[in-house]
Amino acid sequence: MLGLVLLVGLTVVAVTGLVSYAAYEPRLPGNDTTPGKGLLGFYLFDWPTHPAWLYRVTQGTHVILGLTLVPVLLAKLWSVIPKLFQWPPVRSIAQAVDRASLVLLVGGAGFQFATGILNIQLFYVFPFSFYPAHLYGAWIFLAALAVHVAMRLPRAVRAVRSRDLRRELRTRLADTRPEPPDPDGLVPADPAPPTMSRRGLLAFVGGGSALMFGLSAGQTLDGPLRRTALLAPHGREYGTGPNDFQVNKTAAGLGVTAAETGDGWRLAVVGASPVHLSRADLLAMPLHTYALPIACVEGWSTEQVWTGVRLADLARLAGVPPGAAAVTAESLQRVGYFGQASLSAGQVADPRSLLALRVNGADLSLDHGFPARVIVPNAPGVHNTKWVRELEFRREGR
Ligand SMILES: Nc1nc2c(c(=O)[nH]1)N[C@H]1C(S)=C(S)[C@@H](COP(=O)(O)O)O[C@H]1N2
Ligand SMILES: [Mo]
Repeated sequence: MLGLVLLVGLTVVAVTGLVSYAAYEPRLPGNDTTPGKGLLGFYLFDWPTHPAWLYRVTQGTHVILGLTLVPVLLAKLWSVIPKLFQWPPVRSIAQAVDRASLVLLVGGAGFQFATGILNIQLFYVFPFSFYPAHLYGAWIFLAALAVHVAMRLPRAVRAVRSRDLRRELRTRLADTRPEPPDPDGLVPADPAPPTMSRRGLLAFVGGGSALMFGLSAGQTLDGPLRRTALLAPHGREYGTGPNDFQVNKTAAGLGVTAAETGDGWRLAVVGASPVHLSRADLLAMPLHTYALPIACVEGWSTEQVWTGVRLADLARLAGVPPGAAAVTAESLQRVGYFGQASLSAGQVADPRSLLALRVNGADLSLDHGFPARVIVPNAPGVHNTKWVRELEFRREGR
């Protein structure tokens, strides 16, 4: 049962994770932090802007489902613990290959869960970069999982068929009997009396999963439920008034000052005919308002109402035809890794893609990217560059 739940659940976590990699558009200049990916990028596709909520759903699912599966994974590992101490460790070549694949399976699962959870808790204790490590770890784990499923699926089906789930759920501890001896020796030869019924185990694991889900889903669902997300990283900053929604990184934390975002700020719009625009110049252009989510790779998301200038209008102004213009947005920020992000021509062309100046009817706060920030429908949060100082448009050449 635990194995089947993991088989279905981890498949969804893996697919949504690989989707997230595609959403990062690593084929665009400056976006790729995995230049060694080689064939692993075989499935990359142009990430769409419709529907605007898609990344919110896929990434929310990736993170929340991953957290929900933690108790199931731990219980599954617990259920096979005797195998870890099996002696002699290797009996045949086939069995040695099998055990080696288990090192990658168990190690891979442990690595993916540990790095994922440390990352969403913003606790970067590992001495390597999360993004490539989590991607390569995923493929190692998936390869080991494929081998494991191929070798064990018939036995898993036989095991599930061997007993009736409903009857098992009605069986009390007093009537619980050990498994019959199996050819792999997972069942003890002379078992002690049971201390837990099978339904007790399922209830314990299911309860743990329900708790994980209940304490984290609020950060994706947002609204009043956000306060129930007690497992979401603590100490997160919020703004005030119309800017009262989650701040990923504060201006102060990244060394962006009120002085450089003040009256002297100019936006450099680079293209065939570069221009420099003040905030007043931008506010004098046609402004458009859309409700669009910010959906962070860490699983939290929130929808707000943004007002600003269309990226397509700015491309036109720079002399690059919008349908063919990709853009790289550069931030004022000088520290950290998110100083720039590239967007595809398809993203620039969407009329809802904005250089936002206002949110919920008020000026952007400094922490939310004042004087101007990018907002693109369905883009991962990290591509919505804050404190933009330059938009470099170029004809998309791929
Ligand atoms: N310049 C800059 N822009 C940035 C970031 C950043 O660290 N620096 N963080 C990004 C990430 S990861 C997210 S999820 C969103 C969050 O936007 P918010 O802080 O306004 O909620 O901003 C994005 N834009
Ligand atoms: Mo993010």
